[in-house]
Amino acid sequence: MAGTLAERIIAQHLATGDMKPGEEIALRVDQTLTQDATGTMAYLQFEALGMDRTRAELSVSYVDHNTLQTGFENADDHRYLQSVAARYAAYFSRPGNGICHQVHLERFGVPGKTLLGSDSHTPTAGGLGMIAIGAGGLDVAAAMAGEPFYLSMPSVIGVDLTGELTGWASAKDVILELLRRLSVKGGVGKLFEYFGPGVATLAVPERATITNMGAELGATTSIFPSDERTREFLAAQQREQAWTELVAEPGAEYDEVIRIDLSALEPLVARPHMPDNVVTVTELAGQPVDQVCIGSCTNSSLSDLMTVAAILKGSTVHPRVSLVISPGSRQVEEMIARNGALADMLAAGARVLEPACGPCIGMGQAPPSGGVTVRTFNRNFRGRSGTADAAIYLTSPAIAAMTAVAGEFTDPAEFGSPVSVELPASFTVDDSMIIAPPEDGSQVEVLRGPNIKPIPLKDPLPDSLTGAVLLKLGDNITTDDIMPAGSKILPLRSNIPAISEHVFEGIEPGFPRRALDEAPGILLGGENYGQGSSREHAALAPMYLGVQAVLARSFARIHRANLINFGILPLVISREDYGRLERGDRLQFDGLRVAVQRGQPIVATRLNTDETIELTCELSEREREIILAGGRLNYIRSRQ
Ligand code: MIC
Ligand code: SF4
Repeated sequence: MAGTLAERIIAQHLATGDMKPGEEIALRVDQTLTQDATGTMAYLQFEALGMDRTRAELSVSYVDHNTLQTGFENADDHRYLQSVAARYAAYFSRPGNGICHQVHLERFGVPGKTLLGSDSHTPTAGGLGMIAIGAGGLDVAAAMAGEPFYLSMPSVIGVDLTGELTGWASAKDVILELLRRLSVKGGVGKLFEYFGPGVATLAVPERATITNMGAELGATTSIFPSDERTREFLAAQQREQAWTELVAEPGAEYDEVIRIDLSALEPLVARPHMPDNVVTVTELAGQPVDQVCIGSCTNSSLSDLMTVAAILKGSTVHPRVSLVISPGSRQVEEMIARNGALADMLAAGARVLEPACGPCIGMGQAPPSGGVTVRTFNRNFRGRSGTADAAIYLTSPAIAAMTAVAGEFTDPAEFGSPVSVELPASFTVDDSMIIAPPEDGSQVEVLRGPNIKPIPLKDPLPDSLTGAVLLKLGDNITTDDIMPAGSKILPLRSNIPAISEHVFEGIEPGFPRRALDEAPGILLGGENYGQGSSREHAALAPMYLGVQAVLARSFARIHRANLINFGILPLVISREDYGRLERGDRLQFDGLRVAVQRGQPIVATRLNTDETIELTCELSEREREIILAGGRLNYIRSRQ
């Protein structure tokens, strides 16, 4: 059977397992990336593993999330990350150098390699023909220690692109169209591989917009071939030597094929509060907006910002609108500064921020109460902007820029002929804000601030357990619901006791106190529980509050792995039993360890009615041992 590109790369990196969809496989990891909001924890865990240096071919530690320094915490974390990178042979991308995914694409990504990153948008590098996967910090720490990465082999979905984008349609519309068709859980257990004649019409940064936001489908990852356009991009980055041609074998067989005619796409917008709530921009024409934010790892490339500048040139931002622009990297920022595009943006009234995640993760620029904010980002979950009752719309840079000028959604036809921006023949390359590690880092002192607290550990799984259902939640609960981010909470990422005080804050402000009082606790969720980010704090903090098990209709991939890594049982509940159980119900589990060990269904007794409930506990051999040990750190230590 002819192989897909993804299968070819996976086969070359396969450490163990059988490449059948749904089977557990282990992949050798060539490159790792961490960002500061997950990276402090990842490096603390890496230190706990007792290695002398990273074993990956390349490890890069980025600072891009927690860049507002309203107190000492973030600055201390940056200093810790810089020193720990030097100590253990990782590159350090300094604050101000840009968003990890954009910089990695520009400076480090290599077609055909594997990349594991402690951020859910790591698949951005799939735009360069890499198998790039997002994971919890502990999984990345383990990869730096030379361990393979375990995952369930995804089915490979072929996305056949034909035609060419026309009018104001852009790469963002390709992924919004997929979200419209498939929903935020449509990609769980799947890998999306793009092929067909339309591929060659897209430059690498456009491909990266698509693979980036494949995360919103719940996909394991997404990949484009490495072709002439890839060579062109790498050559413009002065990295042509990193290029190899990589395509699927002729006649490659996909588990399923989805067809998208690029010529038929029109500008799309995701309405609040989910990225799959997609309509055309013309359907929204006339609706006023208060804020427009352009940037994030989805849409902050040079061509994105050149398009924005061309639309803004000679106009003034509408009086109702605050327009905020954050370039994806210092390279992009410097190039728009030198070529005049930045001046056009400033003249139009844009508020330009440093190259970082910024408003995307609620690090400043929260919109006004009840405000409407239009963003080129990838997530519009309720509250993510930092304003609980704001409405977030997601769209392309061109549509965002027009909206900023018009003060409302408009029919793009009113903005005349579309802007077309070519990839430059060469990017400005200056890696001086990326610090290479010393040859021998063994004498480097690792600098820790007072906010960096030890990682709490869990006891091994008990054999009997009686716990209360603390919350009954619906479908598509995000990690932002479980462990909110934003400028006030993010600085606590290195301090689990402190950050735990914010668990489920947007759903029930008093939750942490109640969870501690009623511990051990159980959470009940619907479909796709834990979608969104890779933040392991969404497992670690509930664990700290005494949560022992999550019962859900289904789980998002990264969150499920994080629950297991921190010793929380992910149990699948039937629709009927989900319907029956209520908040406050007390559940009793007996013979838990034996049932987990043998891979048997887990039976719980609902104490208030004496009914029994059967739960599925689908764990691999390795996952069972981790759960029994009370988490992966205990498991690794027990084997040392
Ligand atoms: C996000 O976009 O939600 C984040 C912030 O980048 C997260 C990582 C984190 O929570 O630190 C992600 O996507 O994994
Ligand atoms: Fe940063 Fe937003 Fe991208 Fe997450 S989605 S990495 S917060 S820019």
